[in-house]
Amino acid sequence: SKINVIGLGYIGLPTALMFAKSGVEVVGTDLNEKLIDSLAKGKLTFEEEGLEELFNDAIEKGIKFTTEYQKTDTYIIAVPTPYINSSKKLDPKYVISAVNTVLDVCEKGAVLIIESTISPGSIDKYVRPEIAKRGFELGKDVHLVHAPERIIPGNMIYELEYNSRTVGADDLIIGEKVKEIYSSFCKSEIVVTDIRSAEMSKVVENTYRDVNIAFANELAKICRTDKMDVYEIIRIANKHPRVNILQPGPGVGGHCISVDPWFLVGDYPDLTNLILTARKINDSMPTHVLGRIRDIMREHKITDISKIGIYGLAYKENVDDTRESPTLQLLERMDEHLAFGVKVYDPFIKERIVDHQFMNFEDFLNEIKILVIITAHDHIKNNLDLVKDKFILDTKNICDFDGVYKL
Ligand code: SAJ
Repeated sequence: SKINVIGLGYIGLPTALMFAKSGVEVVGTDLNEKLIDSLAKGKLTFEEEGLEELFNDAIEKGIKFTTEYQKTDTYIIAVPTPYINSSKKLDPKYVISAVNTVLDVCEKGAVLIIESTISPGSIDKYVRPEIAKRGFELGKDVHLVHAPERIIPGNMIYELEYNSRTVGADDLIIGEKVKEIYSSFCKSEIVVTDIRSAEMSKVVENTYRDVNIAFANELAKICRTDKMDVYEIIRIANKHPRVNILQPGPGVGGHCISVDPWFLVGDYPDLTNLILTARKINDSMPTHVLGRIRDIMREHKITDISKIGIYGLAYKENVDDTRESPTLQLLERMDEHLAFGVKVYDPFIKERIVDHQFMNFEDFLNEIKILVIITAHDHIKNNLDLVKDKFILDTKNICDFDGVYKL
């Protein structure tokens, strides 16, 4: 039977391609006509290691792209789940509309697999009532599964194959069936559980990482006050067999780690002291970076803001995604930015999204005295000899020469 993957973004597209590559019949659906046009012409819309090759394999195996939902018995929904900035709650509108459109066309007894990350309890709160409203009986007319994605941008294709997966289902037999479907490309353990546990474990995973990074960031601040080397200290501590501290940085970006913990804080405000504090620590890092930039300006008597250059707009290394990026947060907090023009450059971002953004690395370097490294793209790691004449604030600990300022 054929799989219809709904939503061809960062998650849906590589997932659809993997199925196709493994010989499963797949149709990828997205309402964005431009995207479908581009894919049908063999053109990808984002960069990811190994994606191009996988794309070509999948096309060879006959994957189809369309704006139409297909009539079939298996759907994977990977539509965006934005969060509402003011309330920090999930906005389920795309999931709800995808489920409704699936119900319009699906075969009786179809399995609806939701891969989008949702706040725990969302299936009960938003999806089941929608299905009931339409007069469908769950477990008979249609089956619900939540199989949250877990792949990390930058290493998605590898992780699709080798990460363990979670399949949450109402009905164990359906869970086992979906496990079978994913095992056409997933070589790792696939855990079958109930839907609520699948929802919760996904959000817990990202929250764990956020808390761990917050710990590292707090250590960085402590170490700064007494000139201790936080990286050396974490390196040593991590030699302990039961310690595994992540790395401090300029802030936590991306659409997952900085968003998912809010679902827990929103639903359990009285029980989430640690989680909320971790969020606040990570959110404070762009301001900490700003303080470090001011330290350098003071020390070297630089007053011209336009001599500051920020390297990196993507939320992390070697990706072209700028959602919740630390640089964007930093610029927002720099009142001087707009008026005086802090320069910005990122080789992965080919459209102009902020003021004073450069498209050429050399032009950018020619304009600045202070280089603030926010994103550790391989590009900058490979070009460090070009920037040694600058005052460098290295927030990602990639420079090992003297005179570099750290977090
Ligand atoms: N970061 C640090 N220090 C670190 C690691 C990361 O400051 O030691 C920062 C990064 O620079 C970035 C942010 O955290 O700004 C998030 O990056 P990330 O690489 O930790 O994670 P994401 O957001 O790209 O992907 C995460 C992954 N979740 C976990 O590792 C638990 C991924 O597996 C999920 O699939 C993804 O969220 C998602 O979609 O939920």
